[in-house]
Amino acid sequence: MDGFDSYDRPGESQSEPVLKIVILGEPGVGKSSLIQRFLEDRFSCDSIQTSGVEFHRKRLTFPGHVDVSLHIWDTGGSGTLASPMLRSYLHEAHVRSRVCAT
Ligand SMILES: Nc1nc2c(ncn2[C@@H]2O[C@H](COP(=O)(O)OP(=O)(O)O)[C@@H](O)[C@H]2O)c(=O)[nH]1
Ligand SMILES: [Mg+2]
Repeated sequence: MDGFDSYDRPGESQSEPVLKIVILGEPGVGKSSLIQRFLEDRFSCDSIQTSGVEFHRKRLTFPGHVDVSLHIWDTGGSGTLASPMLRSYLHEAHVRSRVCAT
């Protein structure tokens, strides 16, 4: 897959494409719950507020037996954006998604 990085981690193919995703939005809008639903297909009412940034990983297989490793960064409060680490990750992310409450 052009445009994706390959992932160099034990147990995963070095040629496996990596899709980097950062989830942004105000605290309490449901970012972590959305990610939990996607990763584990479950919802818990007693979720703990994210402090800083949490990293998740999920492997998906697309048609044609193409494995893609999703790297999902779940961000906490607005102060998180001041983190140099997140800023550099935001810069290289393939997807930046903002969650809003309606
Ligand atoms: N009723 C309802 N509550 C939700 C939903 N999504 C998240 N919540 C609740 O809203 C609160 C904040 O959710 P959380 O995922 O921690 O938000 P985050 O701070 O953006 O990560 C938690 O108490 C969740 O249980 C939803 O779709 N429906
Ligand atoms: Mg959260």
